[in-house]
Amino acid sequence: MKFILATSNLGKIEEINSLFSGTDIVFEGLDLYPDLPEVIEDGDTFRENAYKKAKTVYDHTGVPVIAEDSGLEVDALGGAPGVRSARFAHDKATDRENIERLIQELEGVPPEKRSARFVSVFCMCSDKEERYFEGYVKGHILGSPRGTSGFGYDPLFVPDGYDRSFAELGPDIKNKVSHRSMAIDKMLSYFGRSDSGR
Ligand code: ITT
Repeated sequence: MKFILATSNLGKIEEINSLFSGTDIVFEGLDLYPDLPEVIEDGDTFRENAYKKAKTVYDHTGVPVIAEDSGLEVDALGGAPGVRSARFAHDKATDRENIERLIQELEGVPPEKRSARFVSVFCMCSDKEERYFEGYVKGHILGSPRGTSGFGYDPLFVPDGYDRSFAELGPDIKNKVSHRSMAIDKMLSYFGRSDSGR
């Protein structure tokens, strides 16, 4: 089965490909479709943004599409950065700038109040349907970055049950417990496939 994977985030592409390895699902990248319109991610929810990304690409190509919107919800910040996670520091922010901003926002917040969760919402668009798959992972936010693996806020996020950040734990553990792997497990069960032995 072939889908366009409608994301330009290299960290996501790498994780999604590895989470689907061992299945018969094949992804084409957006690079094969250079003339697509830009999608403005201005929805109030992960679902709205995932839908916008998937539907725009599907309407222009007619090829089944999978898109994801994801982000980090920090309890002490009322759920921010949430849908603005990629643009927390400013519209063209790098991962490093977003991490710096989060560290500043949480300065002085004690360890027991630094709870957060990652959210992942996939939207699949085809001629038959639009369908959503969601996943979450709870944890807490460190005061300074640790580790080099992964992308985004991984160096600041320690998942519950561990004492190291996602960036220290590396892809094998992240892919077992992450928001993205939870959502993809649901997608694979929907397709009637067991996961790839993670
Ligand atoms: P696309 O829209 O092209 O998919 P994007 O980076 O803009 O790429 P999102 O709008 O979904 O993707 O933003 C998600 C942001 O949330 C991402 O840039 C990270 O900052 C953060 N994030 C999501 N999942 C993450 C993860 O597994 N580890 C670390 N940070 C993550």
